[in-house]
Amino acid sequence: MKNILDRNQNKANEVRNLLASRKVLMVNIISSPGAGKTTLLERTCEALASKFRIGVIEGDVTTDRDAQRLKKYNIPIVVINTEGGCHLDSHSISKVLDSFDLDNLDVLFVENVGNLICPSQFDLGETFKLAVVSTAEGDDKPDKYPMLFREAKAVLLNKIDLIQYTNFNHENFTRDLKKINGKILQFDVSCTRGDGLEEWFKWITDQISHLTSEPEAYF
Ligand SMILES: Nc1nc2c(ncn2[C@@H]2O[C@H](COP(=O)(O)OP(=O)(O)O)[C@@H](O)[C@H]2O)c(=O)[nH]1
Ligand SMILES: [Mg+2]
Repeated sequence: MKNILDRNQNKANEVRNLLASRKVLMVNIISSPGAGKTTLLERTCEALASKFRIGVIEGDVTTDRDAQRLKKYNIPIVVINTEGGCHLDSHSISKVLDSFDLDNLDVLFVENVGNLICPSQFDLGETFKLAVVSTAEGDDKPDKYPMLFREAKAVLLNKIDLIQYTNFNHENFTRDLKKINGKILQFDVSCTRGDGLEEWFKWITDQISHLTSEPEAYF
């Protein structure tokens, strides 16, 4: 396992250097299946595709269903089928980067395979990890899967519209999250109803703009 992770880390460093040299922000989106990663990408493309040059890597076990959902935004999308694998790794990312015109890209979103464990162990060379959790999953996820929340720069708590139908305790969720990572940012959103998305758009816009102006300081 150590050899695998070392090899992954070396390639991730190469990917990170390459993206920094081209001023491309890469966001590694991690969640359990169904938390709302693809829906978040749909909303983000609708809001920002006219402002930034967006690319997407869709990590999917077998299908291209998520990529099909994003086709209408006319952005470059590459699907990586892991054929049973539970996460993406830096080698698979490195192989597909040639498919993108990196000089004409501002941000590359990677939808990782739906899983809260393995994807957080593999650095892809991303600028930062973004965790997505939905209220329907329960408020215990930070405590049960601390590695993801330790590593992520921000967490999107999605499906806030459903909170009234669940026993999700917002206070406990935030308390556990901050205990694991005092610096993590939290956005409470509903990707279907729209709550909280303006704040997310503003923040991700700042991240992309900051990179374009000061790439060295950013990575
Ligand atoms: N009620 C509600 N449903 C949502 C929200 N976001 C996503 N969904 C639904 O949750 C399901 C899974 O979403 P999807 O984006 O495919 O999740 P992914 O597996 O993480 O990519 C879909 O049926 C979405 O329409 C939300 O904010 N509220
Ligand atoms: Mg998806």
